Amino acid sequence: MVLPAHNESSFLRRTVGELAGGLGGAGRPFELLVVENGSTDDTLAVAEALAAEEPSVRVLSLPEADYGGALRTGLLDSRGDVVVTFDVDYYDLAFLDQAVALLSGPGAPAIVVGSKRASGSRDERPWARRLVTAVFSLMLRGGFGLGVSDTHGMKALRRDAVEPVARSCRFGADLFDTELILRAERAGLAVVELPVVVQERRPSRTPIARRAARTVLGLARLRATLWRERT
Ligand SMILES: Nc1nc2c(ncn2[C@@H]2O[C@H](COP(=O)(O)OP(=O)(O)O)[C@@H](O)[C@H]2O)c(=O)[nH]1
Ligand SMILES: [Mg+2]
Repeated sequence: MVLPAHNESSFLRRTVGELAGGLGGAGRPFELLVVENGSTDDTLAVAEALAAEEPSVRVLSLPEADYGGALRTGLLDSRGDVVVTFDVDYYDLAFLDQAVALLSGPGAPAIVVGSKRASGSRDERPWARRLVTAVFSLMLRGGFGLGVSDTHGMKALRRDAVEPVARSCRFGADLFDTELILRAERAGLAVVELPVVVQERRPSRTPIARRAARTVLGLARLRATLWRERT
């Protein structure tokens, strides 16, 4: 499992405890890879203390704050056949169980996305965040032909199938996982989605206007890059 962490000193211990407890109880071998970068609090010290206490926890630390960079590094550095990515404040062991079951069966897809917009999902975030997600998803469907209804948030994937795609991704920050899903679909990999219940354990730390602006600019850059590659 990959857990990107940035300024999470107050949440990390509880999340890692819950995840390690849940996964340990299920009796499957697992590794919990915390990928910290650019924190200005003692997240790294907390992560290292957790790794010292708990053999299943491993820590990577990079100098610059970059959510997508952390996800990509963690994914490429993971050792398991199946890699699950969770946020420190947004995770769900029921999703993990369902996704791992899907990825282990015959004819398994390459990626399972926990979609906030799938039918059967329940998104309990404030309306403004849900609106941004809805617009983002429409732009991805219309402008990129995205097959699934969401790209952010919880995911599970088969590492051998997805690794080459992850290596080819160029964008960091909050574009990496969108780029990953788009490139995976383009490469002909099967990407499926599961409905989720979205209950974040704290309000978003990014102001909504800044996020919306960054998202639109980012999508324009991503669109241009993917177009250039096509010709
Ligand atoms: N490594 C790393 N993780 C990050 C960074 N920014 C956010 N995260 C992690 O990404 C997850 C989601 O971040 P959060 O601030 O809750 O984002 P939001 O819910 O989208 O506003 C959490 O696990 C954060 O610790 C970053 O720059 N680097
Ligand atoms: Mg959050």
